[in-house]
Amino acid sequence: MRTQNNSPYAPVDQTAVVIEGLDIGAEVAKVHAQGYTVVERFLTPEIMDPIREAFDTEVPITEMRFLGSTTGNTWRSHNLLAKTRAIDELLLNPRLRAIVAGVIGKYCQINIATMFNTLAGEYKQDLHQDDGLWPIPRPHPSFLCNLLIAFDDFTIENGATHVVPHSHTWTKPVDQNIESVQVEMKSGSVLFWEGGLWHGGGANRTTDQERMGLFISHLVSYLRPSDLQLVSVPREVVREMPHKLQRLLGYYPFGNGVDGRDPLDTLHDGIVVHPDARPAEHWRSLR
Ligand SMILES: O=C(O)CCC(=O)C(=O)O
Ligand SMILES: [Fe+2]
Repeated sequence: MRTQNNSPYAPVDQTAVVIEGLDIGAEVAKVHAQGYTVVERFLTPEIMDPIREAFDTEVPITEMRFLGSTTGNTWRSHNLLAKTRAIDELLLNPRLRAIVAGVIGKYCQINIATMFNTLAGEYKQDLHQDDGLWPIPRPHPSFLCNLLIAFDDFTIENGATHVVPHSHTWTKPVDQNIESVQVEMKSGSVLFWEGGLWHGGGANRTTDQERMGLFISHLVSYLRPSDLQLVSVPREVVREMPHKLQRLLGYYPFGNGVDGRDPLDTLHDGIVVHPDARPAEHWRSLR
């Protein structure tokens, strides 16, 4: 559902925009129309291999037991930007940025960046809407755009994600037994979806296969994110990041900002009280 106004926060019209051979407008149109799209061969092994290496070696993980899974057979590592620099460049990928901007606008932030690994024997996740965290009545304009990059091949057997096409526009909860489509995709492909789409991870019915993916959720800049990058990524680390990535962590001017200043300025000079601020007696003496 599009925001029907000329607000700078509105989704960007990506009609006829092509980046590196990918028709961005067509992919965005699919997300708006059916709630999701799959882009095949989105990432090359050269980009993915170092990220996989980081997931296997340097990134600490936890067993997550929620959203219907209590088995401990799902490994996750949330809050990736506080743990590794391995995905920084990917977050700025022009095709990725353009699709997200087409769905929820260009002023957005990382809501969640997590590695998912669904191990053999994991149950099917409950169908759910990722934007259900925010108590905003439906229908509402799109404010969340998520993507899941397949590191392993996603197959019916190892639990490829279930989606319920078009359900992002529905206002009532779905029956958990509703017919769904399992999105099979090869390693390097990516599934983008609108936050209101009913979906869930599938059962991993294999005895020995992992299903690893990288999940990146984007939220409009004016709502509070689920993972708090502003708190979790140390300021000295953020200071060294490219400007666009700093914004993606949530360093946006908004409302009063930091004593009227852009939070990015405070990141660089450390001043959180406006430099011109003086006690009342100073201003009285000038009147
Ligand atoms: O495992 C998947 O394919 C999807 C997981 C998911 O939707 C979630 O954890 O919110
Ligand atoms: Fe989900």
